[in-house]
Amino acid sequence: VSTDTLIQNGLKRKEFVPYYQVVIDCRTGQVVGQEMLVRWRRLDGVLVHPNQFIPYAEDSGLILPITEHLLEQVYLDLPQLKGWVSVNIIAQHLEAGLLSKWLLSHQDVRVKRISFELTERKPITEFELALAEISAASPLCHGFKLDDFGTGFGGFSYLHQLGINSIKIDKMFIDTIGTEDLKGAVLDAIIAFGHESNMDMVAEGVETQVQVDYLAAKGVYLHQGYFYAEPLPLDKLIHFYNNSP
Ligand code: G
Ligand code: G
Ligand code: MN
Ligand code: NA
Repeated sequence: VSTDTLIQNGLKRKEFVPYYQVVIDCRTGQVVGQEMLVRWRRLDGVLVHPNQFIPYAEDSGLILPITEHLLEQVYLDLPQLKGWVSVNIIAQHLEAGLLSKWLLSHQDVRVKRISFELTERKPITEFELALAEISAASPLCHGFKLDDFGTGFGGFSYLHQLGINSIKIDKMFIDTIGTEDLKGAVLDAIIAFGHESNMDMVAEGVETQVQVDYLAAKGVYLHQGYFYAEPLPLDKLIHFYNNSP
């Protein structure tokens, strides 16, 4: 059986479920939002990690119906979520115009709390289409973030041309804090750029108190990572809320 057929069967059985990883304001310890990260929870009980199927789903285009299915679930979960929730997308979503279409068919204040994380790891091929979709979808939702910032294609020019004012600083750079890694200089440059350009910044993959303190001293207050919580299913997320400030 092909991977595509397996993914299609998983979709029919609604086996793709949202997990949520909180984003914390380190000054208050409060949850400001969360990133939705898909998990494939098969009926036989096996939990499949996204790295094992997202690349296939992206190549085959099945990522489009998977994301739509996930958006429907996020929409239902939203009354129980704190702050915003961001959903990972790739350029294909923009080029197909699917986000604004979905947002327009869900005219509810809830969807104003959904944002989208566009990865920098893959290039945008249809730039004009992508720009048009970002412009159409932005007023209907919580906006766009450039994900994996510093690792990929777009960099500063994407932010400028696409009108995105929010970045997620990749874990690769957070990992350099407290080490002799030369990429530490890149982290400082990204943070300085973020402040100068009035970007909202989220630091990803925060795992240690040393990283928390370093980022806070540099004025980067929104953190995501195992130091706070791993991606959690909704019931565990609510348990986390109940035990946080
Ligand atoms: O959750 P985490 O470790 O397990 O995710 C692994 C990778 O899969 C990350 O790069 C993440 O961006 C990607 N990913 C997780 N959920 C989604 C999703 O719903 N859509 C897309 N396109 N990528 C996702
Ligand atoms: O969308 P993106 O590629 O940024 O996905 C974030 C990925 O990072 C997910 O796979 C998520 O599970 C993972 N992740 C989140 N926090 C941490 C962390 O503190 N350490 C590590 N190693 N991975 C993390
Ligand atoms: Mn992401
Ligand atoms: Na990221």
